Amino acid sequence: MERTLTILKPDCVRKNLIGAVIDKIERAGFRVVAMKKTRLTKATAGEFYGVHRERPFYGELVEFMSSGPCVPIILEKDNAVADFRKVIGATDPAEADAGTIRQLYADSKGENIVHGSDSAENAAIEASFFFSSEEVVSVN
Ligand code: DAT
Ligand code: MG
Repeated sequence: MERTLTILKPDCVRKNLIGAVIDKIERAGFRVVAMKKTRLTKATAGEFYGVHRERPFYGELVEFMSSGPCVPIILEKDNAVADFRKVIGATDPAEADAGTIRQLYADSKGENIVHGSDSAENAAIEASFFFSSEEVVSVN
């Protein structure tokens, strides 16, 4: 079993799509092991996306991610990291495969409904950003 970290981003919450997106995730075989609703500050959003600090879209990304509540979730599945990237689709929804979460629900590259970890190592770092060990309850 592998874990990945997703965030249902502020656009997902604003569009009232929390349930629809979690439904797609569960139907794809993922189990929820931790979940909460929270709101990032500019400082915490900036820290979470620190690897993108030098990119031209960083300011916009931090503004967006702190613009409203979001729903971080730890997911578990065999091959969770790679399989979840397939379920969400390409960063730019215009390039995302048909039926992926971003293709179905996202408006733009900047506001693209969900985050997905890019490696198991980063998934563990990102999970600890949002959840304490007592909040992480394995399926079995
Ligand atoms: P992903 O979320 O698919 O892993 P990423 O790690 O390259 O993509 O970038 C993180 C987020 O930053 C992405 O979900 C949305 C935003 N972003 C990336 N490239 C962007 C761009 N060219 N313009 C605006 N926002 C961008
Ligand atoms: Mg990424």
